[in-house]
Amino acid sequence: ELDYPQRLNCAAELLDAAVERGAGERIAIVGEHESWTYAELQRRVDRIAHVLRADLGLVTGNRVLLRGANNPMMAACLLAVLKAGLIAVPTMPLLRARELTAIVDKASVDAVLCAASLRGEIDAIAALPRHVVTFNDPDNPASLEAMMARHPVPFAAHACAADDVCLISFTSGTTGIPKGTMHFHRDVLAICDCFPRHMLAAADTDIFIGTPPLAFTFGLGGLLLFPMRAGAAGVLLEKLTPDTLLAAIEKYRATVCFTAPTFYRQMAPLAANYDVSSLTRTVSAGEALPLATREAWQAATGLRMIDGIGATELLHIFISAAGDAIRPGATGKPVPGYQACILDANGQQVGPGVIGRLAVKGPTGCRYLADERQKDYVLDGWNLTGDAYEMDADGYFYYRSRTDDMIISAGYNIAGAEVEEVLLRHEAVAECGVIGRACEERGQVVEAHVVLQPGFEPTEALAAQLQDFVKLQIAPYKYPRSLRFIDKLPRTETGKLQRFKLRAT
Ligand code: 3SK
Repeated sequence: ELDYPQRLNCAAELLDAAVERGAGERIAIVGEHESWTYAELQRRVDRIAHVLRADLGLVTGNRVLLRGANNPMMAACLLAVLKAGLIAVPTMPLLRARELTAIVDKASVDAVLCAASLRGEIDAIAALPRHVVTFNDPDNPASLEAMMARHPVPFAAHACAADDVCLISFTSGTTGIPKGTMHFHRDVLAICDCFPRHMLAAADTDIFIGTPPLAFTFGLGGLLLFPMRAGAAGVLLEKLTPDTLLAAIEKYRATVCFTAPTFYRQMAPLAANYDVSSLTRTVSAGEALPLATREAWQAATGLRMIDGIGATELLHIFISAAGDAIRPGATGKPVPGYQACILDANGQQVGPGVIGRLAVKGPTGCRYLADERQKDYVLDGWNLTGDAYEMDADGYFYYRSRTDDMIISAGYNIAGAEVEEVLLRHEAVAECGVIGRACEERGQVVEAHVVLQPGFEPTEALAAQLQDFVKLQIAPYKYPRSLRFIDKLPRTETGKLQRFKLRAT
């Protein structure tokens, strides 16, 4: 049972409390060019908080858009916004002016803190917020760093209510229309006290590393909030590739890695070139984890992957399994603090072995910012994540597909993920995405979009070989009657496959 005081500032609980506990001289954040102890991070956060309140004149409840890659200053800005009792609106570094404009409007943004290298798209926003301040901008006399230098420490954390909104996180747009999700100060602490405590047994000796942007709650938790709650260190790196992540794991002796299945799949064949023996826990989320990827990673590193499903609406992971509780093929069981069940089309709970809509309840939950889709997401207190799942008699949850991606062909229900899983086992397949394509005769046909491994040619003979490969391993009615070769799968910045774009081809 999570029990937080009524007045609460999550940044103070994470940062000031760590310093008070004696972690001041421990490393909190490691960046490409600098590492900060908890005390150094606190001094920066406090100065930024003064800038926000005193120089920009922001008041409680104002919204601050944050734009930057994963680096220590981006982390300090985020924490400062929370500590000052303002609302953080983190945004993905690759967003363009058009998408940023929509976020500025929707979230009624009052100020922008932006990495100097990413300023261009901000300047192209039609109606710019009152204040735009750049950071990582050493030669600019008007930069955040210059303003910070004029302020003292400390800054007294704003005493917020535990259920004051502190974060508006935008969904990544797998369906094309991002939604703003609002989270309270207590939600931020709740995610720190659920997944990392129960699944990772995070300790102050841990060094967290990974790829997800801080603007994606998977990365915000995994690379900043979870390490801080444990008094551990988070490594924040920009523009990672499978090789550079492996090299960074070796360099920083990272113990916990957070990334998406595609990255693990790409890292597996390269892992032998690096010393990754420091790793003890590897977390996969953001997309369903194919069994073939789990096996390849385990064969390459000896590590059993901690799979998890999370949602921006629920802030972080709510179903997972670690250690001996891992059951390959299953995502896991509800993380302690959460409950989950499967609902049928009428909203009734169904028992083991029946595929239905995943419903979740816990200390965090969906609160859309002015969006009528709220009523579709929350039903009788249950959050409907949009995933089709099945539960077994032991209470393990198995991913089947996104609810709107279930393919219905000639009366059969076919989960695209199962077909993808089989295709990924073929040596020629690097990546694939399976969708339903409308068809007069069958309603829908299974259509696979395949990215080939280097050295394979996209021929009709190979397409037929892949189709036969699927037919031999799962019920033949599931094989992809249509198979297209493509160079690259359309993905969001968080690595999620955009099936709507495949359907539109
Ligand atoms: O979108 C997800 O899958 C996710 C996973 C982990 C944590 C947070 C999120 C949003």
